[in-house]
Amino acid sequence: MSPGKNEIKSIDPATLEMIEKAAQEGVPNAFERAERISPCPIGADGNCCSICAMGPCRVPLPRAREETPEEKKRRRGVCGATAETIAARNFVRKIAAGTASHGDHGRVMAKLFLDIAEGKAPGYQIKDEQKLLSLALDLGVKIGDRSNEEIAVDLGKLLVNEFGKQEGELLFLKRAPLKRQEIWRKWGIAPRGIDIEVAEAMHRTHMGTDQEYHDLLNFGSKVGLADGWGGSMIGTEIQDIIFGTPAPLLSQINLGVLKEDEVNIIIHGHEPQLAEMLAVASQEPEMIAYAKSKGAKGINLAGMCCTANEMLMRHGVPIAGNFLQQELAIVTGAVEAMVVDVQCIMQGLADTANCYHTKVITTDARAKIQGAVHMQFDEHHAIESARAIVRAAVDNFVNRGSNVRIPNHKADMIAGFSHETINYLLGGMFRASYRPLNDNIINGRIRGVAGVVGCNNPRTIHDQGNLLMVKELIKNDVLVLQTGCMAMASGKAGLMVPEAAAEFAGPGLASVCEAVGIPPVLHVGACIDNSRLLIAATAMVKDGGLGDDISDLPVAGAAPEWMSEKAIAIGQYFVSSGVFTVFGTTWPTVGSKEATEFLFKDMEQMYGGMWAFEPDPVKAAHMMIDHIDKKRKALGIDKARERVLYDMAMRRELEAV
Ligand code: NFS
Repeated sequence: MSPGKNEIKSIDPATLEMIEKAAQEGVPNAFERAERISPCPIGADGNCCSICAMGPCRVPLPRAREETPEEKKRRRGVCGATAETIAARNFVRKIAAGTASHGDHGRVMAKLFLDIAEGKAPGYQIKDEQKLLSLALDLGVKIGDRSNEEIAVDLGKLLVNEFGKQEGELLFLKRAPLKRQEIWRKWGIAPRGIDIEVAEAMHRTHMGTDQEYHDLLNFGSKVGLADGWGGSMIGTEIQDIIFGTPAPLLSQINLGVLKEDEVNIIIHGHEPQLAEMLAVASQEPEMIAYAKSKGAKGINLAGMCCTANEMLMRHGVPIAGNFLQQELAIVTGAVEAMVVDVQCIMQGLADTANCYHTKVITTDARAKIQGAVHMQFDEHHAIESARAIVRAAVDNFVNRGSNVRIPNHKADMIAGFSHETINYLLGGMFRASYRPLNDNIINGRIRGVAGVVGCNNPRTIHDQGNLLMVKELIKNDVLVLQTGCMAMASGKAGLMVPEAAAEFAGPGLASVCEAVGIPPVLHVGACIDNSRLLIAATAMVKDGGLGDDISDLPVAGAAPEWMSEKAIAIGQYFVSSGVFTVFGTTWPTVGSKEATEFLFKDMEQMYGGMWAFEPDPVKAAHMMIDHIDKKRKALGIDKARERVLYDMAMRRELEAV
């Protein structure tokens, strides 16, 4: 499954060029390490339990044959835990880690929002008043003739409270279709608060606590929902209010956005509060003059991973690359500073940077790296912190070596398709709605909608799974919405410009894209913004004609190149919200048939959504299309599509005559 020694490691030419440069210069990187380390097959299948010191206990399935009943009985850890319990426990811990990460991000945003409202974080402001007011209305915060700041204080307190809440239900659950809320209550998985579900997950999976795999995995849904409808949604909503709700804009992506004659600063990680200030500080006239005094023509800010998505969506800051390109950006020899906050930051960066002049600067007390420089970011003195970091980068320009090579590869991309934007684009400024989308789904021009999200993983060919899957989907008239590193993969491949519709999309989807002027693949944001997909799906239900629950919609989700625990949390909340979701790369419960059956089959009976695993991206795309067709049939709109297809065939026949 993993690309072999002589196999191509990426389909992206910029990445291949830098892998080669790294090899020539003897520079360590993830591609090279992945070749040396084979994944532990027992751990990969979820068959290793390391939660107590009686083990780690390994309970692998026999390879290439069915296990006997006797073997099955004996396949247990020292405490007697079955392979099902072990696989379920490991899976739930991944969900908890993912939920904790998104939750911690959301919490930081909620507290910053409160600080801004109380005047304690100068430099930040409330940028989207309309979103502030509509969220306040949604959550029952009094508006009247109160100032934005007064409203924001109440709203901020309410949202901060969601993290530590001990009882009741998360406030945002009420945004879901009513039927969905009832399903959650029926299975006891409506989260009470965000932190409490993560803490209970750690307790339940401790040695000797919950040892019923159904029960564990059902609880996993509660934790996942605390992410999607809790931490992630709070993060997205607040970021929109304080940094602005994204709207479409043109930018560029890939290592070619780095500039040979400027100071290059890469912002990498997930939480945008520092990057927002770096964008300001790096463009101040005094700072540019300072850069010029050091021999540079200016200061070039570029992004990596989800901080990049945040800055792209709101400011058009170009993206240098996705997850697997982080070390390779340094290999160009042209990066003065790699400024990181939290999550998806490889420790290997420090080692790679040692081979060049690049400074890796950590900025968050929660995420330090041995060998990196730490410059603590202080939100209460944000612009001063940002200036100090930019100055450190500028000072480093004179240390650049002679081994600079920036790949000549970059692509145009349009980003900024927030839920609000899609609403306006489709329905117009004055009667924003999802009606035209629903109508085009009902008449069959658009077959359905797919969310293709998640990471890169060196165990697969970089960006290839995404590209094959997305192209197959749009060719079959499925509109694709993307976040995270997969959005970047499509951007690099030129799928996020309107012209891509004519070239790659099926005739129905292409006709809608051309009429509205949108690409067939929409960039919706960072991974935390997968919450926008939940809101979009709910808006489709509420607009009518496509059933009364998310599970009725002709939609599907996928993460063809996932690697992070956050991806598992996201998948679990999609499935528990009623969405069929297929993952590629590897599947962490295959060592237990029962646990896997629960996730792949039982969940559909319970929640209307289920997981699937398919490493072949084209086959996975067809699983999504089949699911979409199944839902179209159940809605009674499959006939409309047949007519559209018939019309096209007729047209082609006519053209051939
Ligand atoms: Ni998502 Fe974004 Fe990328 Fe994966 Fe990491 S950056 S939060 S986890 S690797 S998509």
